[in-house]
Amino acid sequence: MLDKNEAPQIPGAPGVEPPSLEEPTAPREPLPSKPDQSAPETGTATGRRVGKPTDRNQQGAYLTTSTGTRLRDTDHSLKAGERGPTLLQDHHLREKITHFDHERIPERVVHARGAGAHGVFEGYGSAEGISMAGVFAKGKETPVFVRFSTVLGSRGSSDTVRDTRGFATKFYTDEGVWDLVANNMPVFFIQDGIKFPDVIHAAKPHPDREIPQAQSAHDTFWDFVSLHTEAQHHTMWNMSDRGIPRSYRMMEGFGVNTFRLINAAGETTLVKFHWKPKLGVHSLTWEEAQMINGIDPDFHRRDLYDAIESGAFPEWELGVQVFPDEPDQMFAGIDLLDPTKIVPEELAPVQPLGRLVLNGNPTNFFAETEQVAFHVGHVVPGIDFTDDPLLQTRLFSYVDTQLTRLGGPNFNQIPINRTHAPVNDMLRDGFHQQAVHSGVAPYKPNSLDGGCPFQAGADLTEEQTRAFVDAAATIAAATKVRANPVTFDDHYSQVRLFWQSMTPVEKEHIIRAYSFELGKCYEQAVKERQLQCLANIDPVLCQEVATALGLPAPAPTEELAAVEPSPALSQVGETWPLDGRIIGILVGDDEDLADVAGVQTAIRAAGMVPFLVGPHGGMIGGLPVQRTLATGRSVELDAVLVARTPAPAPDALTARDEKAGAPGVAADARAIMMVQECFRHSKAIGAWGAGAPLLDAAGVAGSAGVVSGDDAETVVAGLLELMKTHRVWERFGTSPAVA
Ligand code: HDE
Repeated sequence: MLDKNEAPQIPGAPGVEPPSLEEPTAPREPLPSKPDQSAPETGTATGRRVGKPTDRNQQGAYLTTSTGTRLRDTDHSLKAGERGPTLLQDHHLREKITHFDHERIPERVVHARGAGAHGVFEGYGSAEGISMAGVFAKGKETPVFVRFSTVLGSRGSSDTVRDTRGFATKFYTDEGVWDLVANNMPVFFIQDGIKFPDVIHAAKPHPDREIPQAQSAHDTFWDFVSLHTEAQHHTMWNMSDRGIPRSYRMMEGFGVNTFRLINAAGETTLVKFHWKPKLGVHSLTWEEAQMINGIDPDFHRRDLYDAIESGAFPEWELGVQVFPDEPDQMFAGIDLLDPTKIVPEELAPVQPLGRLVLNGNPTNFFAETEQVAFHVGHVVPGIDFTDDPLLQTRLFSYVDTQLTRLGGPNFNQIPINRTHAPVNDMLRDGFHQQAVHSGVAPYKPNSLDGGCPFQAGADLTEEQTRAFVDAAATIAAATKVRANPVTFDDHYSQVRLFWQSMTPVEKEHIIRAYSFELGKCYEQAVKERQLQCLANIDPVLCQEVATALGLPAPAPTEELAAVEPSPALSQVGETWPLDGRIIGILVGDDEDLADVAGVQTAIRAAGMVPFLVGPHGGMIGGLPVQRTLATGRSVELDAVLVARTPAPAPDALTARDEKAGAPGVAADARAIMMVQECFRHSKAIGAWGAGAPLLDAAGVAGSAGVVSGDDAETVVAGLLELMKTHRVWERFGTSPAVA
């Protein structure tokens, strides 16, 4: 894995070494992986660790068939004469084309679009009292693979759509694989897993036209959530800034369902899992998100890979909210089995259990990110389930779905899914079997294989008995029934709690999101029905959205609950580290950029990535250009520094680049636009010396969050200070209605 000191100055070069201009002809072995790339550890199909990860790469300098026969020619099929028909006997042609024809596998039915990374989890030892799982032991390091995802879009859809994000972690513990399959929102649309196909069918594109892709701004989604009001809480999280994260690195993760932990003495507690990002929780603005969808649909993927490649390793703390395992499974009046409810952190603080660092990019997207198979039922001793009816269905679904997606029951033998613990499972045969099982008795009891495998029993040593424990949870005598407990009936009070916990600017963003999404619906009844739901959440929210839709605001049909706001739900108000943030530096076609080189060094030293944005590609003033005024756009940047005011470049013509605007302006219009967009999106802006005139041209000089002066060092320091709050919040105006 990457050593931070080896990190490249600007991430993103595709190859491990720069290519030659001519096609290379001297035979050589395959190149090694890039320093930032990692891969699943090499092990047998049944878990034993062997060799180095590179051992599974392709070998030898020469092209071969899949069975290792060397080939002379892969450019011409075997034909009956130069102009004749292709011969059926061409074994190489048939192998090459047939394999290609079958390269695709079904995408995930949900969470199809994702990005993964390797890392390590280190336990703090603080969980000892509540869980016997070895992964939490003090100083214990466990390799992990994490896959982040959107829910609704297809594999090739854009990253920055408004949606929930998946945050699934595979821990390769010594005691077996533990999968924590989480989301970036702590609640879910439904209380019972039987309704999962309903909510997904409603949210996916319409079945007739297959539009819109990867978004909820359409009639079927709002039809469902307005009829099925338990979805309102999750829906508001999606409409909040949480639905458009700035980066996977800046998201919380939540296990959503309540789990049961067991300690070495057999005592149980109920917990909710939380991931807390070191960089804080931050979001895009809606306009940024929409622009990025076109300009860089891979924005979140790129951000994750680039951060790891540049040594800004993403980090989270894993924590739990802990509740006594009482027979009613309630805490502070909140039903812990209802996945549409949170327990505010003010009532049950998150207790840290360990730290996750992502420090390796995958070597091969398909083999790792696409083939990884998570399952909520992959648990280890010390972690068990509750009877949450959503969780119970999930326990069935995750294995079932892999049978189609990965083509059979042996998906746990795929390298990225292989456990690091020894396996002796009596599971045999099936498609894609990799293990060569010896013995004749894959059954129990047997004597022909010496009785092996044995169950971990009380007569064995402590080491040997570390086996999974089904917690002896009591289930009250009950009648078989298709029904919910009454505690599941409250659909509005926590939505109101969320709304009331937001700052005015966050409330404005929520109003904007509902107005946009419902404004995209065609059916009047759907809009009116959802307005009724909003009336039952908050009259101001309802009124503001109704105004945007041109509809009357209905009166509530339910009593508005008196709720205690939870400040922990807001994203605004603190300062955060800036690792991996991107700062654009605007320059003209200058000979001397010594001051800019110094600024770049300072930005890199602060753990961030400086992008030089110039009027043309190649080198300017001895420095490589990362973006030109034609290829770059403000939304790729977290902040902009203006070092020079670029004169209109030769391609500043609307015929070449519509962004160039009308001629006759002293500065290149695209540079002005870049500053204005950064301003509109409330980003920090700085300028020094010859850059200052651009601030005047953009009309932003002297405004909040705009620093200028003669000395680059002071300007950069001021800019970094502003960036710590993520945005210049005061620049967003808020209406009196929500103030
Ligand atoms: Fe999932 N979910 N889910 N889900 N889920 C899948 O499994 C399902 C739910 C989550 O990166 C599928 O391998 C049901 C909650 C993530 O590979 C599938 C229900 C939470 C991922 C499935 C839920 C999640 C999935 C599709 C309701 C947050 C991506 C492909 C009972 C705690 C994992 C696959 C990855 C994926 C079923 C609800 C998180 C079909 C039936 C709640 C992060 O099995």
